[in-house]
Amino acid sequence: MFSRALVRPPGASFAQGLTSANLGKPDLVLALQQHALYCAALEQCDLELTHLPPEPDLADSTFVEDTAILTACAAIITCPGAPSRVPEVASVAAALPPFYSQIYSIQSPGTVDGGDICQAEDHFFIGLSERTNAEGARQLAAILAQEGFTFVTVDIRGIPGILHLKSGISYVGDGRLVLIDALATHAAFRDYEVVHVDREENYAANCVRVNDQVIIAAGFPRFEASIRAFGYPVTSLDMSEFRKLDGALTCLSLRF
Ligand code: CIR
Repeated sequence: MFSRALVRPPGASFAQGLTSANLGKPDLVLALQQHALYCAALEQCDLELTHLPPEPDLADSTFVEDTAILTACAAIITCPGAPSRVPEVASVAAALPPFYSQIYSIQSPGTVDGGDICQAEDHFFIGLSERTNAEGARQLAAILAQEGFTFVTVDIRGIPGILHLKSGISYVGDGRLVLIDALATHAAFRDYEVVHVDREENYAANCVRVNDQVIIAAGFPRFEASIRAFGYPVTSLDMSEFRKLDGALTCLSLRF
């Protein structure tokens, strides 16, 4: 169960964010509207939100998920793999002490993006990617072990079309993992029930279970039908402007 989330709206330079998607420039006004609806959806899942002020000069700073990993007992401040995103960390780190007495940090040359880290109960999948390097994964694994969690690394370098591990996987609870085809046969996931994502709907693989609900991206009817078939109440949100910057649902909040 989550009770809180930390969010930050897109700032003035949002349209200059990093991207590999070929979907055009995002529209800031529309992104702000979509962000407001995202916040409202989290509140409908009974989360109390902490709103960080926008960072006008940090284009990717609305993607707060990449700056920290929040567990029930400890927070881990990351060291993002894209140099332009490193300054995002300070304000997130400053917001956490009221909620956490145990706060760790990943130290350079280790790099970790929160988008590469997927928690499934007491177990973590740590993606090795262009953003999360082996040294970052090693530091994170040591912290997680100290806190009593288990973990496995999953190398996603070479899997086309996914920036982060969680671009292709979500844990929706109840032993169920949403997985894109390229990850579905990986040994790390063999003990889970797989919720399949059709290749044309890969973007939908990033969804977020919040308490008893699942929030999904709008526009992926087959995936929506699969999730509904499990009986979860579903909220779907238009993510068009965040998708243009390789962003998806989980990226926009830190839930704890
Ligand atoms: C980036 O390239 O870092 C941002 N434009 C998108 C980050 C998305 N974050 C995430 O998937 N956790």
